[in-house]
Amino acid sequence: MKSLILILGDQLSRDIAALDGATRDDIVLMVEVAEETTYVRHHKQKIALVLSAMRHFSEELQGEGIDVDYVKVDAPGNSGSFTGELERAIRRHRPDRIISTWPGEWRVLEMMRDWQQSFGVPVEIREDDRFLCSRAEFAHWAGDRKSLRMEFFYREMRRKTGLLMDGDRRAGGQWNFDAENRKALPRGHLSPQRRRFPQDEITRDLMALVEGRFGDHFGTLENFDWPVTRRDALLALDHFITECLPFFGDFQDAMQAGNAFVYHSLLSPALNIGLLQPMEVCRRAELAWRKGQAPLNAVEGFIRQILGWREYVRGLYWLKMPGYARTNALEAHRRLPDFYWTAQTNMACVKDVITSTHDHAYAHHIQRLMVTGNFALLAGIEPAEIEAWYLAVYADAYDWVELPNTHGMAIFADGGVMASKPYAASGAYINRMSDYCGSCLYNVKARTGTDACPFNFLYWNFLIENEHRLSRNPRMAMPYKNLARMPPAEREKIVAQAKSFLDNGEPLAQANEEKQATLDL
Ligand code: FAD
Ligand code: DLZ
Ligand code: SF4
Repeated sequence: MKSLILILGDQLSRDIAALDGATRDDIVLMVEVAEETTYVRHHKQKIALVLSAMRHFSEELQGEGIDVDYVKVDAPGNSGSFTGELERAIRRHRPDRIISTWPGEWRVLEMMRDWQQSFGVPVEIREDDRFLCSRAEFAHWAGDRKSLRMEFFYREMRRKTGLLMDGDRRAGGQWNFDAENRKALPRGHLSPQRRRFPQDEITRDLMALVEGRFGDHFGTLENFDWPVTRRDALLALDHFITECLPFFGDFQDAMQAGNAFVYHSLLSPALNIGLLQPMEVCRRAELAWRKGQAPLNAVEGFIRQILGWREYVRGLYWLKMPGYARTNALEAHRRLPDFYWTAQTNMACVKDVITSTHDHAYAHHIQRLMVTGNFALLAGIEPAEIEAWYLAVYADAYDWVELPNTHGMAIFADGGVMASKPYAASGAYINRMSDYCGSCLYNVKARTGTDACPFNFLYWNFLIENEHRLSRNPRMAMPYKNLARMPPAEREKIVAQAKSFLDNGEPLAQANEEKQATLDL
């Protein structure tokens, strides 16, 4: 029996389910297609990363003697879509069946579901067993629980995998060391440099192709430094474990102007395309703790991100799609401001995060959640608009992981399926966790007035606008108690300033010229 085995750009693992039991009669199909590069206009680095990793992976398979039919994006006759390329490949190879692995996006699953009928060839879609919790297991865990909190899921995953367990006891006597993981960076603190990966000919060719074909997409290729092979991804993992993991916990939430990397692993792009497996990454981190090379708060904090959050958002995505993406619990309908693309804003925190996003296709979790995500939440940006932005601009973005993080965690559009309350915060949070505010034209201490930090009046305006939806949430009791104490005149000022800001854009820096002059000195 001859099988045509389809491997997608985020399925670049030698042990991907579709390859199980492959024989010499089978053909692996990999296709570079225009539709995948433009259904959202991905950051240039993401396109270069995925296509370069695909080409390297195909070479690796061919090196093992596997027959790979690889269609490049500029190959003559390339139809530009998965369905079109599969149809052409079926004509070339006349297979008895198609084998693929469960994709990372609902959009692609819908295409796959049509293939058997359209082509008259049996199509087998295998479970993606690179994840540590299958869709069925997650659905079983969710059952008819009222609340699907990550923390309880994570405990189950610790028990199931034995990670950070001593027999049936949790390592260190606690499930979670988050309380120790909220330190700001000391002023002028230097974290390690990012691990660099010299580009080979395949990557250089692709960078030229991306510049030529997708030159008008967001971002720059100048700082392209992502691992594109498993070998390099393992080096990136080594670098993280030795240089960054020991401090990962302490500074996990810290933000520093001009340095988005801090002590983060930068492993999500490699994990999400399959160059690394979640279990091997978790085991390496656990080993570092067991050997005394990293403290437990760091290792537990890191493992929780992968074993907990990563698996949880994937489970939630497949449990709730397609309806999940359509909810808009806070009835948010504003357009995405242009500065998300241009970084032209006087808000120093937002400018820094968007600049890093542009330069590196990267920002760390708290930057995504508490700066750009928090702004979108407070400003009431239409979910689909901000979601398309997150999906386009990060090297690690795929719908299964981007959507729950944005829709559920950052903007509360799911009405509380994922988070027990919105992650809404005023400028005080950003000030506590970063060094941004000292160099900002706005005054983080001011709630209203020309130089008031927009996160302040937008935060209070958010509470006011959503009072009927959120004030009964017990976790919002404190902010609403504070709001109740606010004099009506102050409320009115806040609402007026928020309205003016949201309708007319930022007040020009004019009123702040004096402060700018001081900062320039
Ligand atoms: P580290 O901080 O080093 O964390 C280690 C690993 O844990 C990451 O590589 C990642 O695999 C995993 N992880 C951490 N947090 C999460 C999380 N909340 N959900 C899933 N996995 C997590 N992550 C993506 O991989 N793709 C996305 O498209 C994406 N979009 C996001 C959008 C928003 C609005 C927010 C708030 C978060 C998003 N995240 C996304 C989660 C998180 O921000 C990134 O995984 C992380 O910043 C990647 O950088 P890192 O590898 O240095 O992570
Ligand atoms: C992200 C991406 C890009 C830019 N290009 C391709 C491609 O040309 N061929 C391919 O197989 N995959 C690509 N990908 C990854 C897919 O978008 C991803 O596999 C699906 O969205 C399913 O998660
Ligand atoms: Fe951001 Fe406000 Fe601080 Fe400026 S003052 S950096 S806008 S939080």
